Amino acid sequence: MTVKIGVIGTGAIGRDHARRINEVLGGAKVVALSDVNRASSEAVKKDIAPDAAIFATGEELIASADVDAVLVTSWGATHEQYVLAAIAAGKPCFCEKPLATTAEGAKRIVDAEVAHGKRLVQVGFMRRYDAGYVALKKTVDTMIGAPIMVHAAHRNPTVPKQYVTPMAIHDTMIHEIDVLRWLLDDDYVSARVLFPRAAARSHAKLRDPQIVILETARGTIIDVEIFVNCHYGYDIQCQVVGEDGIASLPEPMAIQTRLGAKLQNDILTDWKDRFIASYDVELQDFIHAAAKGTASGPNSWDGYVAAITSDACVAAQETDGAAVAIRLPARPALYQ
Ligand code: NAI
Ligand code: ISE
Repeated sequence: MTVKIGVIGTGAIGRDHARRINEVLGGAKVVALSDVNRASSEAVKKDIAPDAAIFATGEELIASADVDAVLVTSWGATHEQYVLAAIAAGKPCFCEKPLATTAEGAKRIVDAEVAHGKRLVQVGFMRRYDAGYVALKKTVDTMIGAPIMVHAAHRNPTVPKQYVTPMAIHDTMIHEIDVLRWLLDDDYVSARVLFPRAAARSHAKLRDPQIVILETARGTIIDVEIFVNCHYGYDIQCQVVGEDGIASLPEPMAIQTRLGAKLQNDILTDWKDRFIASYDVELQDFIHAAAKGTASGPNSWDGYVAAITSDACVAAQETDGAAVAIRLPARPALYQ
C-alpha cells in the first residue's frame, strides 16, 4: 500500500520531510500540499512533488478523500487546529514539535484522541530515533547503574532575530525535555533557570545562554545549557552519570585529520544535518503505522507532558532561580 500524504506547512522542515517521503523512504507519496504562503507549496510541487495538489487551507487538505495521512509542519501556534482536524477526520497525523504551544492546547488533543479511542498522532521528537540516543539509552538501562545526574547542552550557532527568551525553552530545549524523560524513563517534578551574563551576540529580548535545572521524580538532577548564539556550530551534548559509571552521547561521525601539526574534525552547523538519519527513521515509522490506520512513536501524551514542562521552565525564567513545581495529571489508558 502507498500511503497518500498531505503536508501542511511547506517551509524548511515541511519541504525536507516532503523530500524524504518522495525521494528517500518507502511506502508513501506526497499527494497534497498547503501553506499560507502558496508560493512555498508551489516550489515544493515543482522541485519535489510534481503530482501533488495544492490546497488553499490545511482543513481542505485534511478533508480531501485523496489524503490518507497528514504531516503538520507549519508554525507551532497553528499545530493544534490541524491536529484536531486530522483526529476528527480519523486520519493519522505526524505533528512537528511542539504538539501545541500551550499545555491547554495539547490537553485538547489528548482528550480528542482518547475520545477517538485509538492512537492517530505521532509528535516529531526525532531524537528518540537517533542511533546515538538509542545506544545511549541501552547503556544507561544496562551498564552504568541508576542515573544520578545528567549534564546536557543544546547549542545553535545562531537563531533568527525574532527568537526571544521563552523560545529557548519551547522551541529549542523541548527536544531535551522529551528525550531525557524517555532516556531516564522518569518524569519531572521541578524546574529552575539560571542566567549567566548574556553573551555579546544576544539582544535585549533574548537572554542567552541559560541553564535549566530539572529534577525528576526519582531524584535525578539534570542541567541543560541552552546557548543559541554559540557561533561555533550546532552541538548537542549529553552525559549521564550513574551509580557505577558515566555514559555519553556519541559525537556525529566526522573524518579526523592529522594535518599541518593539527589534529581536528569538522563540527556540524545545521540541525537538518545533525539529525538527518533520525528524521528518516521517524517518518518511516510514521508511514508504517499510518498504513495500518494508526500511529506509533512519541505520542500526544508525550507532547502534552513536554508542554506542561515547557510552561514550568518558562515560568522559572522569571523567578530568579527559584524552583517551579511540575505536576502531571493521571495518564490515560491509551498512553500506558
Ligand atoms: P518555517 O517558517 O521554515 O516553515 C513554516 C511554514 O509554515 C511556512 O512556510 C509558513 O508559511 C507556513 N505556515 C504558517 N502558518 C500556517 C498555517 N496556518 N497554515 C499553513 N501553513 C502555515 O519553519 P520550520 O523551521 O520549517 O518549522 C516548522 C515547524 O517545525 C515548527 O513547529 C518547528 O518547531 C518545527 N521544527 C522542528 C525541527 C526538529 O528538529 N524536529 C527542526 C525545525 C523546525
Ligand atoms: C529548531 O526548531 C529545532 O527544532 C532544532 O532542532 C533546534 O536545535 C532549534 O533550536 C530550533 O529552533
